[in-house]
Amino acid sequence: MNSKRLKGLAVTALVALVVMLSLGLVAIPSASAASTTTVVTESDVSRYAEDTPPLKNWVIYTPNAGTATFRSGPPTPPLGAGSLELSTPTGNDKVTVFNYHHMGTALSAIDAMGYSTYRSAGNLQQVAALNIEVDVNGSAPGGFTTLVFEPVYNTDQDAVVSGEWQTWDAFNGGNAIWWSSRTIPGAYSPNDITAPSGAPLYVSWNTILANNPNAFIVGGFGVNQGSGNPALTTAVDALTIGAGGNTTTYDFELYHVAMNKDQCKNGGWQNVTRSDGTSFKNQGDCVSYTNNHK
Ligand SMILES: [Ca+2]
Repeated sequence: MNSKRLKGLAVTALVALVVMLSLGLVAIPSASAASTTTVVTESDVSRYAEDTPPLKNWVIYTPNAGTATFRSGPPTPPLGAGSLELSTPTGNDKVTVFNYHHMGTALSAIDAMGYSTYRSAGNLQQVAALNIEVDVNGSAPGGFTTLVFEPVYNTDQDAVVSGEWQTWDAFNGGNAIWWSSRTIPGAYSPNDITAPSGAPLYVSWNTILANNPNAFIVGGFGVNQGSGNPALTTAVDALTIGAGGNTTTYDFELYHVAMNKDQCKNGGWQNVTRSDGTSFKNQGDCVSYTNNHK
C-alpha cells in the first residue's frame, strides 16, 4: 500500500467516525456477555472505488480490478452455505471489506478475532489478511494506523494451502502476530525505511497493547487482499470479533434465508428468502416455509 493511499484511508476513517457517530451507528456495549452470528449479504454492503465515507456498516472498496463476490460454497463453508470471495488478478489490485460497527472499541477490550479462508487460486503463503484501522494514542493528535494479521507470520498456525477451508485465530490469547502499516510504539512498519536493523516489525497483539494502552478502533474491521497479491482468489467466512465477552461472528451468504416465523412478521417476509433465494408471496407463505422448510 502506498503512502498516498494510506493518507486517503486515514482521512476516510476519520470522516467515517464522524458520519457513523452522527448516524448513531457506533457500537454500544451491552450489559451482558453474548455470542451472536450475523448474516451479511450484498444487500448489507455499499461499494466504492476507494476513499469514500461509508454510508452503511459494511463497505467494500475495490480499486482497480479487485472484486468481492457473495457466492454459494465453496464446499463446505464454516457457517451457512455461502461465503464472500475476494479476487485480485494482478499485483496492482486490491479489495477491502470493512465493517464499521466496532468503532470506539478499545483494543484492550478485544478478546477474540478470527476468520476462515478458502483459497482457490494462489500460491506460497498468500491469503486474505485481517485489517483493523486504529488510533494508537487515544485522544492525542495523530496515531492512525492499520494493524494487519496474516497467517504467514503466525507460524504456530497452519501453513496456507489451496482447496480447503482454514480457520485463523488472530487473537490467540494475545499471542497472535500482527504488523502495523505505520511505525507505532513497539512496532516499526515493515515499509519504514528508517527502521534500524533488527527493529521489531512483526509483534504479538499483547506487545502492541502494552505499548499502546489507549489504542482504539477508529475505522474499519475486516479483511483485505492486495495490493501485491497477484492471481489470488480467497473466499472468506466466519469473520469474528469479540470485546468484553461479547463475540460477533459474521456469516457471509448469498441470501438472508428465513429461519423463524418472527422474521416473517411486520413486513419482514419481504426481506428474507428461501434457501434458493426465491422470495415469498406474503407473510403466510414465509411462515409456512419456516415451519416446513419448503
Ligand atoms: Ca457463510
